[in-house]
Amino acid sequence: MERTLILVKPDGVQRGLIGEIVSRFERRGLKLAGMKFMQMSRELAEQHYGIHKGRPFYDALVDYITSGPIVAMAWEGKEAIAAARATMGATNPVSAAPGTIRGDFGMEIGRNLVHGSDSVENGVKEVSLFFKEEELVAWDRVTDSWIRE
Ligand code: IDP
Ligand code: MG
Repeated sequence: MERTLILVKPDGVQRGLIGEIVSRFERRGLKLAGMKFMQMSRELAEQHYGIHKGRPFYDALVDYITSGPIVAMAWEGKEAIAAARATMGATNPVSAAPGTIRGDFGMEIGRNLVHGSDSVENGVKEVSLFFKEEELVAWDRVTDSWIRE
């Protein structure tokens, strides 16, 4: 069972798209394990995006992600990483497929609305950066047998 960290980035919050974005993961069948509305500190942003340090867009990326509140979520399930990435669409919204979050709502790589972990290991790391284990909820979903074989 995989876990992915999904963020509704500040542009998604400011544009009133929290519900729209959450609903896409929810309707797809991913299972919510944790959720918080918060503003990222520069320190947290630098940890979260540490892998991009030194790239030309890094400073702008840290400014963007700390520029307003975000919604941080942990979603789980078999193949949660790949399913969430497909639901998000390509990093650059202009080449993201219609029907994806970025393809339906975005126009700029630096305003691409949503973050999702890119590997199982990063899912574990990123979820633990935003959530203490006791903030994650294990629950039975009554529809699971209609979503999962
Ligand atoms: P991802 O969010 O699809 O995983 P990454 O390559 O991990 O994409 O990049 C992290 C974030 O950095 C992107 O979501 C985007 O906001 C920003 N970013 C990536 N490449 C560029 C770029 O070339 N210019 C501006 N921002 C970028
Ligand atoms: Mg990434």
